[in-house]
Amino acid sequence: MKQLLNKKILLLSILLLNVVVTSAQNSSEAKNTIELKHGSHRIGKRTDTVMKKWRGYGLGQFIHWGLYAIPGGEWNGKTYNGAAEWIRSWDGMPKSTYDSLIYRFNPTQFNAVAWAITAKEMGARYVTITTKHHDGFCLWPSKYTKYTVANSPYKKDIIGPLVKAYNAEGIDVILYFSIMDWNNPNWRYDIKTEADSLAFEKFKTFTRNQLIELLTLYPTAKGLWFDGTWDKAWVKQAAFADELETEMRKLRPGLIIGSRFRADEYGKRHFDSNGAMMGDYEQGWERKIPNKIDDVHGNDWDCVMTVPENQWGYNKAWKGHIKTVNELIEMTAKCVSLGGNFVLNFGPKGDGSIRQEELDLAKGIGSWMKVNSEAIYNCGYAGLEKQDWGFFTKNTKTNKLYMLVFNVPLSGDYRVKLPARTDIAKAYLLTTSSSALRTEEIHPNEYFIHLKNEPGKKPFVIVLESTSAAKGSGNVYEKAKT
Ligand code: FHN
Repeated sequence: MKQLLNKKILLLSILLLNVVVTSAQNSSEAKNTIELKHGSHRIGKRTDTVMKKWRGYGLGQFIHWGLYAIPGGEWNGKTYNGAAEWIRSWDGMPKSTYDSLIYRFNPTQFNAVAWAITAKEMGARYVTITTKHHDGFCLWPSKYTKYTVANSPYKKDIIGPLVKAYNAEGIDVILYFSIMDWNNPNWRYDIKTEADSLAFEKFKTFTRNQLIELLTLYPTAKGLWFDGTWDKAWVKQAAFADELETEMRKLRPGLIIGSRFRADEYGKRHFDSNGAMMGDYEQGWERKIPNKIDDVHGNDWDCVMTVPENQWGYNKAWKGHIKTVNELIEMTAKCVSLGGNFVLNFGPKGDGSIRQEELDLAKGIGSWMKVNSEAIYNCGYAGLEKQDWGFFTKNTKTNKLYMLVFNVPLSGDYRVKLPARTDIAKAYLLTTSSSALRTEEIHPNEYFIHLKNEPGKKPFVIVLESTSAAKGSGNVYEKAKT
């Protein structure tokens, strides 16, 4: 009896100790998590159809177009060394001179349909268009400012015809919008005085009005791509921005908004103070691409890329390293292999035409996409280790695996490591599906695919169809016990 009682006491103390330890752990976890009113509103990826479609785009186009395209990085015979769309911030060009470029905006060569066809031929599935860049000039006739196309010699809306033309080509449109607005007298970099505060309140109303206006005028737009949100004044507007985001989402259910729009109440941008991403996809991959899947923390993301080093708007000089067709295809493949989209920037000229170099790139990428887009569209991370020859992608619907080859092995032997209990059922070139490539098992689940004499002038795709295997084929020697 006494023994039984002792046992019971022991059990009870163990239980009690457990409770104490667990609650201590919980409270230490709780310490790491801050109560946030304006942090992330969702954990994990969106699962609705609009976002699923976005995830499957693979390749997109970015358009930077505005008044800055007129000087094209040069003023009075002098060259501005920064990005052409930032020329207004340069001492070499008076601000008032820049602002009066509105009276020279008359793009006689602008043809929305031609732009959309170029994008379509490149293989883009979505386009992000600057409705208003940092200079504040609006490519749509906004009723909230005079600084719009309506008051330029051109007079007409640019955004409407673009949305229509791209949609007609089956390309979804995302509207780029800069919160920072150098033209608006109420915009502030920071709020330091009562007067700043009053002015910025007006600016917030103006911003809200413009955004609601855009969503109302262009209802087929799938999302908003925010920029110019890093200034202190905006970072302090957690509650306002959160409310505005809710209002916009209510107005357009399914609307896609990236991680650049708002900060939490502690001023944290992109990721809130608890490390959760704010918005539907990570917008931090500008002119850089993640190297491994861990870098994207399980989030949706897209990478926006310039052709020269850092030029978004039209720059006459077009100097430095200019990315080639193969380089851009490789970037597309890398992004898709890590579950992201790749968005290539175009900076049309002041007259509305697209420069020949960009047309050539679009054509080159397009001719590759025509043959190989099966390995890009609706594809994502394959869950496999990266190999030296290039990138794996996997079609999220058919489960087919693709090897996008950029580095041809001199041996002609392409190493492939599949997950445990997976066999290769069939391997073939995407272009010649009827003739199977010879495969050889070199270790359990590790193969060589033999493909000799591949000239390697253009990236190409090998398709892998796999099956689950109950056990290894047994045709390799046992490993040495070391
Ligand atoms: O300052 C802009 C820049 O001009 C360009 O629009 C890029 C595009 O991602 N965004 C800003 C810099 O992050």
